[in-house]
Amino acid sequence: MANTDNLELYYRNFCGFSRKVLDYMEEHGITMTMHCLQTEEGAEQRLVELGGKAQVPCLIIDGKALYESDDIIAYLAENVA
Ligand SMILES: N[C@@H](CCC(=O)N[C@@H](CS)C(=O)NCC(=O)O)C(=O)O
Repeated sequence: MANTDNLELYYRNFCGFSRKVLDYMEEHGITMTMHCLQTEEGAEQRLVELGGKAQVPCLIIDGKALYESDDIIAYLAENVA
């Protein structure tokens, strides 16, 4: 398992696209810093500052935003587990 200290995931509850990424992480035992837009104050604004839009899921890799659940899962499969 690769180190995930450089990764953060922004997500929403009840979002099927977020769920897909969260399921992949659970299945592969991947953990990282998580930010829920509904429960964490300021998370949505930070996501917009980082990536330019409030769309979730969004994986932050070394401070850079990667949107699209399929692309996030492909990144995790290639680089983490
Ligand atoms: N194609 C995207 C769709 C993501 C998407 O539609 N997310 C919704 C929540 S389930 C969202 O963030 N909508 C608000 C927005 O786009 O600003 C993916 O697969 O990640």
